Amino acid sequence: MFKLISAAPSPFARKVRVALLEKSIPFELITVNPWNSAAKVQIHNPLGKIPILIIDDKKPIYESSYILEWLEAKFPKPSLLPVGIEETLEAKYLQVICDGICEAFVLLFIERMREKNKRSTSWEGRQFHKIEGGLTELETIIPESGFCVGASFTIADIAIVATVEYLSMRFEELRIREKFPRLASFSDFHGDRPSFKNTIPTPQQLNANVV
Ligand SMILES: N[C@@H](CCC(=O)N[C@@H](CS)C(=O)NCC(=O)O)C(=O)O
Repeated sequence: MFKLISAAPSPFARKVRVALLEKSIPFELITVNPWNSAAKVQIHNPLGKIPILIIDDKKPIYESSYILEWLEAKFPKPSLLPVGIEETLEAKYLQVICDGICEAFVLLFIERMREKNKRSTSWEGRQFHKIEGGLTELETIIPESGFCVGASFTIADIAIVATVEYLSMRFEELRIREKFPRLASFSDFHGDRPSFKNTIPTPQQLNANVV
């Protein structure tokens, strides 16, 4: 059986968990804190990040968007890509924005773990602008309900819901639901889907030694 090394708050790991559930692929969930060196994530991924999918006796695979590509290639049904090349490219584009937003937030979050006098406000500002810019782009593109590309549930829907719910949980001061009402409504529309309900993110305490 596959093993997925994951972290409870991670939107990247959540994308993979949702895809595995949607494709009814059994897996063992291994929840770690990747920021804690005791988690030894690097044994499986030289880049030291989760999610990591461990596939029996094969090399582990990592990087959430690559894992989703891999799953789609090996387990094409049900497809998590829309029909048509343009639609597929659009779904992947939306995933790129979502990943970029979440990566910028991780950088901001980690910077804020430093003592106040050691933080770089310009670095924090750069990350904040990326998050706001990405969300503003999504807010103009996506519908309030339904699927955001094509006529079926895709990686774009997964990435958007994972991003919105992650920021709602981790970044209260952003007030994402008020500032980006279409994103909030889109995310609520999908909230009852079992693959989302079973993977609701929860916070994880980070050790101050990270920075
Ligand atoms: N681009 C990566 C991002 C993964 C990522 O940033 N994971 C975080 C947890 S949310 C992590 O493992 N960080 C540990 C570290 O960077 O040391 C992906 O999509 O998989």
